[in-house]
Amino acid sequence: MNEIINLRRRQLLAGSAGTLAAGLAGSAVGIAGWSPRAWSAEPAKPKPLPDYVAWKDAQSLIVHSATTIETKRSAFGTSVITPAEQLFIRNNLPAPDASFVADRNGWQLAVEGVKNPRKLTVAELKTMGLETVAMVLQCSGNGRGFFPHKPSGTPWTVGAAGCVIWSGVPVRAVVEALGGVAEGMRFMTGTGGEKLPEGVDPKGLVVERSVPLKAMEDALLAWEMNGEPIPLAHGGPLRLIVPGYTGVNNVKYIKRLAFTRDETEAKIQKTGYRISPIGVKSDPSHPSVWEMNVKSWVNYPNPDSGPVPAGGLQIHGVAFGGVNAVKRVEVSLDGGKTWKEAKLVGPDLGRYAWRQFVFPVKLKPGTYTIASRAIDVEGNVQPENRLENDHGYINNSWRDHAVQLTVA
Ligand SMILES: Nc1nc2c(c(=O)[nH]1)N[C@H]1C(S)=C(S)[C@@H](COP(=O)(O)O)O[C@H]1N2
Ligand SMILES: [Mo]
Repeated sequence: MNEIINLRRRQLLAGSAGTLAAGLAGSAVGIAGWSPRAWSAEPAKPKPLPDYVAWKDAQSLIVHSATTIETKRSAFGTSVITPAEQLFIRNNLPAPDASFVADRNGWQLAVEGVKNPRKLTVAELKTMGLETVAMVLQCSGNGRGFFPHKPSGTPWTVGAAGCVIWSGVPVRAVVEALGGVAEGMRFMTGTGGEKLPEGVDPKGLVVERSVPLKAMEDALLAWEMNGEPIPLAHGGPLRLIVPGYTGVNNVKYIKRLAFTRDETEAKIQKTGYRISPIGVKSDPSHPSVWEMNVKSWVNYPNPDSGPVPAGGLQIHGVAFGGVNAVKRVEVSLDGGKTWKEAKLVGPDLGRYAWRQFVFPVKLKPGTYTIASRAIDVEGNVQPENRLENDHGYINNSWRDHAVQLTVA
């Protein structure tokens, strides 16, 4: 909520800063109705990083709360991979203590719903296979801050996302070694290792998520992130990685991987993370938030980059297809009236990674609404409008993510 209030204040400030800025404040696009000048006019009052992520780069982050920390739009560079120091954080429960990573190789995972269920240590998993995947990790609620009905939850704009490289053993290799999935199982269910307070129903708190069995094909049990042991804050010593699925399905500090006939009864699955109409409490009849959708946004210019002088400008941003590779990206300078193809640049790290795009322009003085629109290899086009839903999930509206630019 704080971020929304801040944005409002910025708009008010824009209004008092002069006629040009006042005009811009009036042409708000969702809550992204800032101009670069208005944004930087307000001195930041950043909350400090909580202790468990004190190693992160405070300059690159917006601390919403101790458990919700967002990457600034201005911090996403053009190097494809998001460094751990800049990667967002989302914890549904308080972050676990360092005892979790005191003996990384000794961490135990129970594997159930296979022919020969058993416990495996990380040391054992490390002998069973190795694969690496570059993947967009994105919170289901990324873009929630653009929903006008102000859903409860963190009002993320673009930064509850990053592109990260994970290494670990393919789930299918583990399953094969344990005799295959038991008959009749339709879901893969991961359980987070957080210690839960006593005396409360664990179902109400546990981070336990079920995904359709087919998701196991590309899933990993990962111990490494961007070339280092997974930081505790990001799920070390062991994390379930389900490429193409939203953040919540990527269970941190996983202690149990079960193949199950039905979805877990945990609240986070049963009523949480489902798409229900605005004003309607979600229940199991509403679709679960699983696969990500096609999406892109502009990272430069951005609210922090300040006024841009007339002349040449390299607009850049990121685009991804969710479960599909992204095929192309288009950019509009006039709020979506006309579109031109942008150029994909940098390495292609596979279907689950994002691509960087660049759109070189020469701009005359004036105001511009810069939007980007991604298209995946199956022809799915990033839509103009968000899918309205009560909790503000999976926002991929290009209009919401557009940026206003004043060229002086
Ligand atoms: N065990 C566990 N796994 C979890 C969570 C959690 O609270 N506990 N949060 C989920 C949510 S909602 C998101 S968006 C991602 C965030 O991953 P990150 O903190 O590494 O960025 O982790 C997911 N996995
Ligand atoms: Mo999330």
